[in-house]
Amino acid sequence: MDTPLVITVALCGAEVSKEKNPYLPVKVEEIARDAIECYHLGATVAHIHVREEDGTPSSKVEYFAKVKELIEKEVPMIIQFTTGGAVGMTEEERMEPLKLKPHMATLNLGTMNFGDELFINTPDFIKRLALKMKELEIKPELEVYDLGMLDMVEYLVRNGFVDEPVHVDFVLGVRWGAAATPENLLFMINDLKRRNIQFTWSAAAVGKNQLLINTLSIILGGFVRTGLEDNIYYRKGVLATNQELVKRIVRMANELGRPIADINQTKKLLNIGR
Ligand code: KMH
Ligand code: ZN
Repeated sequence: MDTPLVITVALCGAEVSKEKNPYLPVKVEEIARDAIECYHLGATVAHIHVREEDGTPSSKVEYFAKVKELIEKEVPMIIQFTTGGAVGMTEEERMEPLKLKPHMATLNLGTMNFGDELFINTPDFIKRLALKMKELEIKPELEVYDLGMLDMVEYLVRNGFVDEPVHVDFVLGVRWGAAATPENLLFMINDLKRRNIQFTWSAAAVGKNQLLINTLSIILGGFVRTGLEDNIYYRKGVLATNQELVKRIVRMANELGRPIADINQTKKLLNIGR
């Protein structure tokens, strides 16, 4: 409980739309503005997807570059780009943003049914992404959605594709992935410990159990990912903003006696050297 709490804000993702939540940032200026405001509220990591003007998911490197530039002009936040993108994007499109050398990028550890769609992450592509990140000194965040992906964490570690301590994000509650339950989160944490893997972890939950899993992560000494990418409601029937979701995590951490990580602590905890 003494470890400072790193808060990641997943600002917009690829699946949620402004029709569902008008507070969703989709233009590059809106995404950067939310990130900057969330930084001032206590979030030190920005998980970034970008959208076209009409709100559809995009892989345009110039949009990623613009968001990065706008954020970095104002605050020293950790920039974490998605390589998950949106279902249906090609591998090349998904690798594009790595060119910009963000501090971090996501590495999704397996193929799965993602709601009614197929989210494809072949072992070959996972390894290619990992090696590219290594070459560019980008810290990967290993996204684990289900149990078999824990085997992939171990495989990547033991075969030198990623360096320990790795940072793992347990993404629970995707439809047809592991459900967002305390039991599943505890199992995953303990499984990596049993394998003697050196790791830090955060957890995200898609849908209504976001707050439950976020709170549990605060209590268990992990880090938190919140934001509209994962959940658009503050409570049943009440739409959220990214700012409100971050504010609530900070308030909860204060109540529970967990300090919030500043940017220097975040870099140290996640082993980010630049
Ligand atoms: N949009 C999802 C299919 C990531 O950012 O790396 C994948 C995703 C994960 O959002
Ligand atoms: Zn994402």
